[in-house]
Order: sequence, then C-alpha cells, then structure tokens
Amino acid sequence: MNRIITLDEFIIRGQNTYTDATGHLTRLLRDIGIAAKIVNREVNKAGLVNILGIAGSDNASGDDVQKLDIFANQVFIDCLNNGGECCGIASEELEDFVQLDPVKNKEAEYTVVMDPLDGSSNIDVNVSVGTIFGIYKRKSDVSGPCDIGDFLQKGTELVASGYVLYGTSTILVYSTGNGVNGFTLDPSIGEFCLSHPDMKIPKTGNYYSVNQGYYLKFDLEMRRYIDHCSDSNLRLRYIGSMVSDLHRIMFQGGIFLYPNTRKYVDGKLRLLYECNPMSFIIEQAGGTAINTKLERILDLDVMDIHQRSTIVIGSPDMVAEMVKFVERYSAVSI
Ligand code: P6P
Repeated sequence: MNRIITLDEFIIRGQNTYTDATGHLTRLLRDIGIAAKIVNREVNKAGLVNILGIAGSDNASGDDVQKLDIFANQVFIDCLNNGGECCGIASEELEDFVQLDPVKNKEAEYTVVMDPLDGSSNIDVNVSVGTIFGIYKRKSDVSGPCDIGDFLQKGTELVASGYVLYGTSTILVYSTGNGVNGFTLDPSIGEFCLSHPDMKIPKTGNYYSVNQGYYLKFDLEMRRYIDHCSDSNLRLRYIGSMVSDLHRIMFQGGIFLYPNTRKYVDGKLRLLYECNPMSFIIEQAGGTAINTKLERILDLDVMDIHQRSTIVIGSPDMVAEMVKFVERYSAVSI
C-alpha cells in the first residue's frame, strides 16, 4: 500500500537531514500550509458566499482589489503571526511591510514576501488563482523589530519559495534550495500529500505564454520572438495568472514572457513577491529566469517592495532561443 507522505511529514524529514536545522523554518512552512488550506476553502466557495466583487479599494499594484484578496492576505498574516517564526510580511496587498507580534519565548528569524492571491481577476469567472510566497532569513537583530532591509534582499538570498495553485485540485509546490516538490490537497483528510516529488521542468516545450493583446506594444525583439513561436506552431496558453501559467510550464515545458510595454515600461510583475519566488522555483527545477535585458532575475537588486520587472522564464532551451532574438533585434546593445 502506498504510504501517504504529508507536507508536515515531508518538511520534518527534510529538517532531519540538516544538522543545523532548528525547526523554525519547518514551523514556518507548516504555518503557510495551514493558511493555504484556509484560503483554499474560501476560494472553492467564493461564488456562494457573496465575497465576489470588487472591494472598492485598489492595492499597491493599482489593481482593483477583490474581497478574496483581502481575506487571503489576512489569513496568511494571522497564521504567520500565530506561528511566531516570522517577524514581518511584505505583500502585494500592503503598501508597506507589516510587523508581526512577537510570540513569547520565540525568536522570529524569518520574513515572508507574498502575493496572497495572484491572478485574482480570475476569481469571478471561476478560473484558477494562486498564492506566491518567498521566505528570507532576517538581517536585523532577532531581539528587535524587522526593518525594510529584511525584505529588500536579492532572490539569491531566498531560503525557500513556493506557490499554491487553487485549481481543479489544490497543489502546493515549494523548494528550500534542494529541488522542488509538489503536494496535492486531499480534502478528505485535510492534508497536502506528496504527489509530485523532485519536479523537473522539461528542457523545451510546445507552449508559449504571453498576453498577445500587447503585441504591438512590445519591443521589436519580443515581437520577432513571438512571431517565431507562432511560425513554429507553438501553442499559446495565457490565463492571466502567473502561477497557473507557470505551473503548466513546470509540467509540459514552455516559456512565459511579460516584457515591458508602453504602460509598464519596467514590466508589470513585481520582483519581490512574484518574479523572485517563481524564478527560484523554476531554477531549482532546472529552468531559466531572466529579464528582457538578459539579466538573471535572482541577481537583480531589490530597491523597493513593489518594484516591477520584466520577465522571461521557463524551459532552458526556449529561454536560450529567445535570448538570440534579443541579441539579434534589440535596438539597445545588450
Ligand atoms: P495582464 C495577475 O494580475 C498578474 O499579476 C499575474 O498573475 C499575471 O501573469 C499578469 O498579472 C497578467 O497581467 O496584463 O496580462 O492581465
């Protein structure tokens, strides 16, 4: 009989392989798993409890905030606050980072960056949404409050990152820097169970993922590459949820692009809590993640919590091919 390995069990086993593991990261990952289960419950009934619709405010990204965004953001804050392992959170839904309350006899060693409900415009039409999270070791002293320097860290400094996809099933995918593993939620027991051990992205694929509607607003090199994808009979898949689009690429291979446009001259996606955590995962699975200046995403300096970045991410052979188009057609010498 196949033995079910729950997320908790897997995390604890992973802790046991590190001699200096203290259990703090283990508890933090478990807190994230709890929050994901709570958010999943509400996402699955969003159409029933009148929490659809725009809450009337907008977030730091200027997106209309859906009520479920607010709920998801608060759930992660509450779960991480209770756990006592995290000293502060930076979120797409918050203008500035939030200090968490110290928990008695706990030293909060980590900070969390997150997009609590990525692709939330899909909620009302019952299309997949996701959570993106990244975990950093704080740089400030554990005896005091966290500060902005605990968040403005390069992607290479990430201790762990992951995403939750609330789709036809709910899957949590994460890495602590030693490969990528996926856990599918079994609602009958309320546990995330190891379903996709040691995930590796295909070296190439037949899908490209970009908002074709902006084609005429892209730079020449991007338009030429997109023409090449079309001429090569690649299939365009774009859901408008980074987590969903990249999860497909993790399994089937492909390339996801969000270049600069006239509206988003630095790209739309956020470096800290979208591009870096997803790039960490994709690199750990054998993929590549760069910006349209051909710089590695994880190496980019993070100067602001809501800093935007262009991104080209996915199967290594496909990103390498796209690089050739930039080198050939870019008006700016790369
Ligand atoms: P557009 C969702 O709002 C998001 O941040 C990503 O999840 C997604 O890939 C992108 O923006 C979609 O943006 O401009 O194509 O609607």
